[in-house]
Amino acid sequence: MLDRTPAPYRVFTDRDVVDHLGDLPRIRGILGGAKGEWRVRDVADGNLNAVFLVDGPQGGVCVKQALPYVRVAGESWPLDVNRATYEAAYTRRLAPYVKGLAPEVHHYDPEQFVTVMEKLEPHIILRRGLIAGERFPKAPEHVAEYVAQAAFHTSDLAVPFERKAADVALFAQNLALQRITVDLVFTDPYVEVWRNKVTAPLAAWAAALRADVGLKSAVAHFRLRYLTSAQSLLHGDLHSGSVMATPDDTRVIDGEFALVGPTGFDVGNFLAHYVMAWYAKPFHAGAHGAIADYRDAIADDIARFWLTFRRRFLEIWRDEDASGDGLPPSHFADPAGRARLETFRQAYVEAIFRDAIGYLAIKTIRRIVGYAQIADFLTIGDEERRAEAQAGALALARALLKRPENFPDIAAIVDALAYFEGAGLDPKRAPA
Ligand code: SR1
Ligand code: MG
Repeated sequence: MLDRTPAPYRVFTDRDVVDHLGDLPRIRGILGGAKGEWRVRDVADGNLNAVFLVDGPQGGVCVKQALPYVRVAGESWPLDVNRATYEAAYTRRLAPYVKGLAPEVHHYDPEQFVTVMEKLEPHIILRRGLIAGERFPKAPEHVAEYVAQAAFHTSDLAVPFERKAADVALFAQNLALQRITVDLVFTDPYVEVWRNKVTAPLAAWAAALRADVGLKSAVAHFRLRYLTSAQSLLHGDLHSGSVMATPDDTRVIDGEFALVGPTGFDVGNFLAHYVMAWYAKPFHAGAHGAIADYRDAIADDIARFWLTFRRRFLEIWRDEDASGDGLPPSHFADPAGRARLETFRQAYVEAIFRDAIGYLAIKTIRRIVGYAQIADFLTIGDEERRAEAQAGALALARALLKRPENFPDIAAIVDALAYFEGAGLDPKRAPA
């Protein structure tokens, strides 16, 4: 890990972007024309990085540079630029398995921590589309396919332990971003710390979370699993802002939080952001009668994402070379062994679901009482109304952590959405 910014690095201006691309023959070919004809737009949207779209007479590219600080906080919050190197390594590692589900990377510069990639058009950030009430019917299946492929092919089911160990060793060094996750996701929401952003109407909920030993014990279990379970290579930040979509096409972006961890972490994170979209929807400006249909569609997305992940993960495991060191095929070659292997598969995927439920809850809580809040809720201008929407999501999250046995399958989670809606601002009176 780098603890300082290396010497040749500079934060790019528009001019630097053009000069950098001008030195890359492949990119000159994509953009066409002369440098003077290239138009640069700063489109940074996420919390951490600079992002530019560059258009030339023939085509466009997207340029992402890791800034030496948290973009939304400024220079007072320094952040290791080497995260871009881990993102590049993550993208390369998964490329054979997720073709068409991630943008094509044209070039990575390890001195400027700059990635030049396919400009996705007319894709938009999935979160923005959900807020706008647009439909992306294929996104759940596409992201499920992406996660299933990554979860199988980087696990001990598929690869020799030496290959897995190489991934563990590499991505274990992605320390700066794992520190962000440990602090912002697993720790801050349960203590009083300057980074938390708790609105006044939600103060009682935040205090209740801090005081709930049972809930914090469940969080500790999942925090420890995040730190110790080296199950498969994770995206590490798979929320609706890390997906760009059209109604037909879906791409997963932004793998800078990559690490080898529990598969359910990515699964639960993606589910959490659909769940929060469901709770936020009626409070969005312009919400009208069709809102119930739209929410039903989101509920359907939640179910289809999990069920597709489950089906595809099992299919891939049955169909592809499962000769990793985790389950030697020679031990399961006879009829009894084959039957037992299928039992084992079902248990493995069920364990991913149990993890996903916990991470769904933890990711929900961090987006509501922690630092990095999400536009789904922030676009609800009135704090009282926003808190009403958030309280439903918090009540569900609390139940998922404290009564996981009440949620045996994804249908139980979908059913529970409406049950916890209207939980209200007093956590003591909210359904448990
Ligand atoms: C300092 S803000 C960090 C958050 O932004 C990213 O999107 C991740 O969710 C991270 O937790
Ligand atoms: Mg991101």
